[in-house]
Amino acid sequence: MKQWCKDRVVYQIYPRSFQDLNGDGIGDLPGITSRLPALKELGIGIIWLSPVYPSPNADNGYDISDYCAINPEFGTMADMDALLATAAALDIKIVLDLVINHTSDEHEWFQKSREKDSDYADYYIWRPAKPDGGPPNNWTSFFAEDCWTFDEMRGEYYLHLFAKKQPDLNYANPKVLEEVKKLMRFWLDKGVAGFRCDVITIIWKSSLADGEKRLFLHGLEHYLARPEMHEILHTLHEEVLADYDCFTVGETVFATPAMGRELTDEARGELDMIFSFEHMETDQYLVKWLKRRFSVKRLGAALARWQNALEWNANYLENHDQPRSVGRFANDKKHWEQSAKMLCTLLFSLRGTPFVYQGEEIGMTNFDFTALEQLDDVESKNMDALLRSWHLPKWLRWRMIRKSSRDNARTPMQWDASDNAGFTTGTPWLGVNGNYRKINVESQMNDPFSVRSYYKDMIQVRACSETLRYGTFKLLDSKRGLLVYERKFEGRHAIVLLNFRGRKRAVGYAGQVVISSAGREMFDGVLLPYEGVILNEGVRT
Ligand code: TEU
Ligand code: CA
Repeated sequence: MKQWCKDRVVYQIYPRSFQDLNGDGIGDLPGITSRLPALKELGIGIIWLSPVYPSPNADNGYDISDYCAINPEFGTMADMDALLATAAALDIKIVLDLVINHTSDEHEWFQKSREKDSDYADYYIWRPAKPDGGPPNNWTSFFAEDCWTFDEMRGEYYLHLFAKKQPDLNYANPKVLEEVKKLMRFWLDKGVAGFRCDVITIIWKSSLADGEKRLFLHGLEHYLARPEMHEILHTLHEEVLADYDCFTVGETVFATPAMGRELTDEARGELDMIFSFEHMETDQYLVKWLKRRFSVKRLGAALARWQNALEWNANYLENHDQPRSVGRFANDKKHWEQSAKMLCTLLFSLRGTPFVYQGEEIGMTNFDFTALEQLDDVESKNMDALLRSWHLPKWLRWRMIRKSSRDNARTPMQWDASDNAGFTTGTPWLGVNGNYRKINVESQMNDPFSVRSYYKDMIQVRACSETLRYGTFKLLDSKRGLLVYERKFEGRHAIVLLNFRGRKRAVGYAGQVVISSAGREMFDGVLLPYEGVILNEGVRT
């Protein structure tokens, strides 16, 4: 992996919710360009843009209808070129989202594929109905709906592991991979520095036989991390990526450490980094809709497993699919500020590349919506329909969806205390969180003790510390709301102490303070509520 991928900090932008400049209520590329200097000031070196391509927005851009163009809602190709040029001038690299498991049903390939004698007939996974007219197998979708839809024109069913409007591409047809190579080169030639590869572990379907009985996702065993998937990634690496100064990070749903090692093994040449999910499952039973109390013990175990399994990790606590971390893993009420800073201490003291999601750096919280009607996300809506079909009452459905909905992280970015948080002068496409007068970038920029200023400090601390960047990871404690680990590099070490509870906590360590989220310069062995501290050459007392 290139050195710059290890040393830089990544910032994820969800363009629809970042900054609207033309007043239509939808974030846009000129809006992003206008905010690049602020991201530079924060210390960001790489930006990952969630999809910016034309899309009917069944899944907000993750349903692409043209891979080599810009969604007119976001601007033009000239706006994209301007963004790339401004970023380059600031030495910020831009990484795009590569969504190649599926396209939109409005993509030209799919429309042509509906005719059996077209050149595109085998671009997607089409199968005839069963003799009784039913779908070809018993698989279920990621989005709580059927994963086969019958197309009248073609007279067959097509497979979609996500929404109906996201038909899966057929990688058994070599032409599909040729198309993918072409579109990757198109963007790399424009100067993008790599890709975040959407649901990349499930692109190859090795059989369409019925799936085993499981609680959810029937059929998973037929398409999760098949050998051909590894071959495809290797081909893309050798034939495309190797020619450019770029990197890839895979969104590897259901990855195990063993799978992760194969995917990121440099000798095999597939991906540079992967996103694992285990630490995101520390507050749920089996599926995200069944929330339970977050456990530091489970978090510690998940982190230790992944930190030690892979040579290098892609570390994150938030993205556009996950609820906000501050309320989820800590406290977004009385201890909001301390909690956000403590989680920042965690994120930047792990071994790997840190990924910050827009708004995380100011401690943005989950939405304050009160009813399903205020949501936009297809996943939440489908889930509600499914729960309704099980006759669950409305209050219970809302209770299950509220805490897990992806819209929690998709409310507009809170820039300042003016109307709509400075996100738009029009009507925002999704409601702004009512706490924007308290939580916003402008007020935090001017406050050296704000959450954002702490992120800035922490980014500098990491940049100056080889131990924090490259050191090994060893879990020392994860009991009763306390997380302690050691990072060691060339005979030097740092101890990270994190208090996940709202009470003071004696920890039995001493050392020189590198940084404390409570702003302390001396450490007396007692953590304050939700405090995070990094000690240089810390020792047990
Ligand atoms: O997410 C894949 C994925 O696994 C999620 O759908 C996950 O199951 C869910 O969000 C958990 O709440 C990727 C993208 O990140 C997501 O935004 C897309 O909707 C999805 O792929 C389809 O492209
Ligand atoms: Ca706009």
